[in-house]
Amino acid sequence: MLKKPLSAVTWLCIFIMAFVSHPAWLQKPSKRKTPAQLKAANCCEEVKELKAQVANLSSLLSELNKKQERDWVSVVMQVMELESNSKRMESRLTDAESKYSEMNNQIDIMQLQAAQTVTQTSADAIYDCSSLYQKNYRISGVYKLPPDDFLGSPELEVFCDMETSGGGWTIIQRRKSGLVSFYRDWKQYKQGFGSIRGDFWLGNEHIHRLSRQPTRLRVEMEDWEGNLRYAEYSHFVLGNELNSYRLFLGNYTGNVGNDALQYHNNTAFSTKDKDNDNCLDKCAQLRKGGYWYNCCTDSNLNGVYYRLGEHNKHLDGITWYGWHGSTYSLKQVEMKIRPEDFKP
Ligand SMILES: *[C@@H]1O[C@H](CO)[C@@H](O)[C@H](O)[C@H]1NC(C)=O
Ligand SMILES: *[C@@H]1O[C@H](CO)[C@@H](O)[C@H](O)[C@H]1NC(C)=O
Ligand SMILES: *[C@@H]1O[C@H](CO)[C@@H](O)[C@H](O)[C@H]1NC(C)=O
Ligand SMILES: [Ca+2]
Repeated sequence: MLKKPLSAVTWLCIFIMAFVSHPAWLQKPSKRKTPAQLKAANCCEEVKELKAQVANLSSLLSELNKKQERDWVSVVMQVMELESNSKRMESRLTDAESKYSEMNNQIDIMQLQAAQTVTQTSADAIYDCSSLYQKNYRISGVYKLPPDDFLGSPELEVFCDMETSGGGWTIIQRRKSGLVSFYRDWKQYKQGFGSIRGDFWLGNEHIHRLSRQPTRLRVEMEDWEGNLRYAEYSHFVLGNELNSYRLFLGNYTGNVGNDALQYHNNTAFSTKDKDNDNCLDKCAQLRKGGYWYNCCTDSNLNGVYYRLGEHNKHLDGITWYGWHGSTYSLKQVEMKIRPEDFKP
């Protein structure tokens, strides 16, 4: 009577209980498989693997493709770059070519200038009497040195001594007639004055310029008895105007007995209007000349010209203390220079 519905409920309960307590029992397939099931699984695994391999291969392929593409692109890019490079190179080349031709032109100009420099500094240049001598001008007398832009020298009239001690001397001072006053100012001593065949001062500016190469100075003197003496100095330099035409001398050689110019070594030039001497006095005014006055004189080659009879009474005459003392004025003097390396 009541057994049927109860049993139904019981079964339901059991079912539910079983379901709740073992939920996987219904879903989970058994771990153990039948041979058929195994075969199917194996096949699936193989297929899966093959598929994976295919996928791998195709991915590899596409990767390769991509890489190839990239390679190709990079090759194209490289080609393009090469092309543009070569274009750039070409333009650079044309640039370089034009620059090269420009340089060639400049080199031509420079070679021209160098050639001029060479001719202007070589023995061809007429720099002084020694260069005239080397060009076979062997007669003493007046010569005109041409102006020279390169040397910065103006046209200059000079008197060349082509005989004494081998010749090649440019005379910078002469006293022999007494017709020219040497009591002059700074500007006149700078530019030079007098007569080239008679008494003259070549000019401090010219003497300075001529002494820029290693130079010898020779001083020749004659007294009223007709005796001749000379004094020579190596390393003669006349400073520029900024240095007040300061005198520099090397060692003395000669036959005048006592050197009377070394006392004036390393001394500035003074004139009646410019007192550069080493004295409280104004030596140029006392000795009536322009000279490298120290305090004041051991020689006074630009002093007053005194004639015979007057020649031994004055302190401001043309004196060389080491020969005839401080009051004997000489009859003739010549100062001349030539390059140290001059060879007759
Ligand atoms: C593809 O195969 C190579 C060797 O053949 C392996 O090293 C790589 O891991 C595989 N890639 C994939 C995605 O399976
Ligand atoms: C002349 O003076 C300079 C400079 O002081 C000196 O070097 C030179 O030795 C002097 N010359 C003589 C001959 O004393
Ligand atoms: C001058 O002579 C001295 C000694 O005789 C020598 O030592 C010196 O080098 C000479 N100076 C010049 C410039 O020749
Ligand atoms: Ca003074």
